[in-house]
Amino acid sequence: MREAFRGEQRIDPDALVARVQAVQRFLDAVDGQVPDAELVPAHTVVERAGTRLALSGHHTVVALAGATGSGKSSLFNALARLDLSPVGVRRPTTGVAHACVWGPLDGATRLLDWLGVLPRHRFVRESALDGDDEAALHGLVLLDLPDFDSVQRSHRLEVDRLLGLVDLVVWVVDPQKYADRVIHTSYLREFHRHRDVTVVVLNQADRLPPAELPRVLGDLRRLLDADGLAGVPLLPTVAVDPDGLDGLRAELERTVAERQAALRRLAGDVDAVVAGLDPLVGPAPPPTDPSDASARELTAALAGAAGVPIVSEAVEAAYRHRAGGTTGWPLVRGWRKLRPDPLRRLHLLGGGADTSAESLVAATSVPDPTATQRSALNLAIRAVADRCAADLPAPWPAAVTAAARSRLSDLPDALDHAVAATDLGLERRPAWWRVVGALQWLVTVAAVAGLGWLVFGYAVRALGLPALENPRLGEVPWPTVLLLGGLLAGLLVAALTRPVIRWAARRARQRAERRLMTSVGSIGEKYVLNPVWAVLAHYAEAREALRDAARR
Ligand SMILES: Nc1nc2c(ncn2[C@@H]2O[C@H](COP(=O)(O)OP(=O)(O)OP(=O)(O)O)[C@@H](O)[C@H]2O)c(=O)[nH]1
Ligand SMILES: [Mg+2]
Repeated sequence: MREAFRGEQRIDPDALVARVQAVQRFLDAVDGQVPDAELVPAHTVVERAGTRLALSGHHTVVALAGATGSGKSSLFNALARLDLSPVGVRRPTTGVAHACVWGPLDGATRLLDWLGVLPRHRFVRESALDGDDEAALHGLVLLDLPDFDSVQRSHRLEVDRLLGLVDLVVWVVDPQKYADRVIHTSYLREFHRHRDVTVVVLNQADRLPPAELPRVLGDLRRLLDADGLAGVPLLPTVAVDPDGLDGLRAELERTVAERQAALRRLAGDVDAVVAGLDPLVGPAPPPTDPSDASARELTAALAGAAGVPIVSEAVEAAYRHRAGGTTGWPLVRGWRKLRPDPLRRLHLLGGGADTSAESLVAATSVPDPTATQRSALNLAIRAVADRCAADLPAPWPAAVTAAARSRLSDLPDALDHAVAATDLGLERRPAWWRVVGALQWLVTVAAVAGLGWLVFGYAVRALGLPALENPRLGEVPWPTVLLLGGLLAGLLVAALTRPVIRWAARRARQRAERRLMTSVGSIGEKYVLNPVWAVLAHYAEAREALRDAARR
């Protein structure tokens, strides 16, 4: 029965170390994300495994555990063939753990220190008189524990502490109490992940009529199966008869020779920890995609909060304003200059501000977001968190939501600076403005020259001087041609340019809007998506690590 789960499960120490390291990786990944209280068993196992593996691998620590009076101390003494641990009629007798080491004590000292067995309760089973009788048990460290169902609380604490540390447990039950609920529910059942380091002995078998023994053993076997301990060795023993523990002795010899119990115990511990942590991970995290629907929604909400529509509108107006200033009729350009530039009103120049550290105080005068914009932004942030955490088990959704909101208070300034730093494409005046502007000057100069010529002609006539002979273009004198032609050409150029400016202003607005969206999108990525993705990365790492830790 024992071979069924023991023979094929030799544990490679390196593989075990890798599993323990995977648990540590899990702990690192979830640090700060999962409440510490849920991680205590995992921390304990990592610490315990590290210590046990660093201590003697040549020794196998076996504990005799059971209810008071079941005969633990009697078995301990019988196995050691010495009276080391007091056996009593008054219960409970054993209050602290006693240890017996087969082989030299030296090598086991640090192990016993770690186990917390007091030096005066340590014994050595190494006698020249034995010859080779005890050689098969060399390396055994046998512990006689207090009773686990004790009326003394300190006994129970001592038992619980040591049951967490030993390599193999021999549960000692007796014919009267083998079916007691506390033995099964509080202890044996708890060890179902440690079946391969569990042995059960029915002691005081001599107190049963021989014909009864198989029935009691069968009954106990059924109880053990129900405890999840199917297949564990179950042996009858008689502590008061030197031949009554041959089966147990043989079992211990096999365990000591294998030198696997410590590894199996720790592997069982890792199994238990992995099972306990399993609910903390679930499906794979969603892909981190900055262009998915919720991220686009976020960018749109950020754009609203950052005043992108206001700024883009100002870009269109500023384009018209500036183009008009360069290409308009020169004589009325001055009027335009009196009106403020729509972008400058927002404290924006249009070419993108320097965002080096010193200039970070600089900010726009874009109005603060409205309550509606703020709540749209909150909703969008929540939507991002919900999408990322939808399928994740607790506590990850809360962690993701907290991460998404973690830099909320930095957002207004960041958005403001991003808008200020965006090149809105209005810094350079297009060449065609200058060409049209020069043309306007030219026709204006012509008109002014014509006017001047006419005025001069009138003045000459008024002073009675001989009249000037004006050259003519057909019937019309040149000064008139220049004046009227210049004025008409100026108006015509202005009329023809206006629709072009409108069209170009709309394009400038679209271009600026695209650039602004890119800017606020990168702010969303930095302040909302990146923190969320960091949590998802922790989750993915934890999931991966737990899978590695589960790999037997
Ligand atoms: N007949 C018989 N008596 C036994 C056997 N094993 C133990 N006893 C007796 O049972 C009584 C209790 O034995 P202990 O060895 O002190 O029991 P224990 O489990 O160490 O008890 P605590 O230290 O109180 O937890 C003693 O009187 C033993 O002589 C056995 O196999 N057969
Ligand atoms: Mg005892």
